[in-house]
Amino acid sequence: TTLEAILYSSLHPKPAGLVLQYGTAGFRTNAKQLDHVMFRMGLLATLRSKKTEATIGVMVTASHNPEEDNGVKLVDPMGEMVTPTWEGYATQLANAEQEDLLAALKDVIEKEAINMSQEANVFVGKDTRSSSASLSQAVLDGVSALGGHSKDYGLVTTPQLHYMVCCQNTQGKYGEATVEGYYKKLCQAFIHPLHLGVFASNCTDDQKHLSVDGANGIGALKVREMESHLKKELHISLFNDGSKGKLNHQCGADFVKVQQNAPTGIKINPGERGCSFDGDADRIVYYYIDSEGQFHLLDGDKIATLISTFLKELLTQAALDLKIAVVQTAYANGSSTHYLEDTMKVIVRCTKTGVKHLHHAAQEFDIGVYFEANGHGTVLFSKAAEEKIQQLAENPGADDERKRAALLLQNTVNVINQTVGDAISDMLLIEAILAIKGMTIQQWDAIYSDLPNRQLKVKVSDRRVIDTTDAERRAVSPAGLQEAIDSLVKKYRQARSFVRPSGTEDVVRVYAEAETQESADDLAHEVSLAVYRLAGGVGDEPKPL
Ligand code: G16
Repeated sequence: TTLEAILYSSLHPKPAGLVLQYGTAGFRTNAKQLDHVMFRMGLLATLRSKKTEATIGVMVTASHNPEEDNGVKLVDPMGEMVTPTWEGYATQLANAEQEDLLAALKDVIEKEAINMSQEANVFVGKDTRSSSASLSQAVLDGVSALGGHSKDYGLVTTPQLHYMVCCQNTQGKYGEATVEGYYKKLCQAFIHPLHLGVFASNCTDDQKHLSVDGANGIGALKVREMESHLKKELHISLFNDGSKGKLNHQCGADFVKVQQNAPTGIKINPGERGCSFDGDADRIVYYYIDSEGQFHLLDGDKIATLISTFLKELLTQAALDLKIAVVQTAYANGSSTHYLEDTMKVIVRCTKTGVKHLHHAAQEFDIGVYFEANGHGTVLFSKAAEEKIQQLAENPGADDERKRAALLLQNTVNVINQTVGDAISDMLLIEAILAIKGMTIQQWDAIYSDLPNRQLKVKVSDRRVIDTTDAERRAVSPAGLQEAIDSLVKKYRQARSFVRPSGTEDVVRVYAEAETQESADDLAHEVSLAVYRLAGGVGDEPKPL
């Protein structure tokens, strides 16, 4: 058959013996190893589309990884990450030797009882990496090999592609499936509160200024594209726009979060707000430098706190009885969890790293705010919650305060990209909240004080020797590692530490927090040493900071 002919052709062959794992957000490794994976993900997306009778998305990006890496993220019909069963199929297909590919494909078709005469539709997007052009072509080849239709969105952010998929599959109910439509929907929702007259009176032109570090990636291009839609209600100074610097190199959200330092290439006055996107613009962190030159990071935990405080106040004003929860991971700063639970009295859940896990947990509530500490997150509103908000906003009998709150909640629903964490959409929501509350970044920062913390990476020969439990907060293997961590943690006050294998880089991640920065640094170093010794460290032993 043609199918066999195509599959056995020399198009996008797999290097014999190469085995890749489906990681935290899909396959991710050096771009040179990914051609066959992309072709096969094109095949898989086509099958998934036939199965769901809906449009599926494939995004070519390695997000926060260095420029020479690449990767692929698969998007399910409502814009969410692909389900675990299909992650399994993705792994089977990606790793099948060339001569076994047809059998692997037939296996999926059989297991899922896929009707091969069903039409298929796949949306494809890519980031700005030099390897992304040919790799996204490989995806498109895969789609057409199985007779699927594809739409190539070209250069888009990951969350934009998720958005397009959701718009398409809701027949435009979520919005128009174009980049223009995306800017229009988000920017209108951003500007609307201003028309309602609810931006605080102290919101001056200075307050409307924001410095953005585009990580030399796709986010920078898209912020430029969006600017005219903002109608000068937000003045953006864009740095690291890709015109000279290298993608994610000493800049971007991951660099800023891990180094706890400002990105290179940004000019920012003391006290002013800045923010950094990552390489595919699905993460954002904020920061400022005080008059003493001290750097202050406002990460995903601070963002979740700001957003959930705002929403909770609106719910009270609207007298709407909706259950709100915040979903975090083990990386969440202990202070944030205490503040949310003890002071704000919201439900807090902890899941494993990876947006798919947080997203899932957040769906269980009327309003689920989920954020990883690294700045990846969004807000989910249940259908019932959206309906209640809309009814109130449209109720002519409701009093002014309730109505105003309902309208603001409605704008929040519209400005937030509910399909996945989105740096651009999160930025607009944060800017709107600060403007509405007349709040400075210092006041936001002062809501609670972070416990000093440190993140390190340790190279080991095979990071899979580390297995974790309890939402990655405890290691079950290798033997003795958790006991070692427990006894190290006991040496410090307010201390906590955990280790886990990264699902995007070939490293083990170490996290530690404690009462002082010195303690956090020492603890992180000692735990790194334990990992190095007990989990097969390679290269030089970790050195003290
Ligand atoms: C991806 C995931 C995130 C995760 C991050 C790091 O982010 O989408 O959920 O936090 O990787 O994962 P790990 O610690 O397993 O390497 P991105 O922005 O790189 O796609």
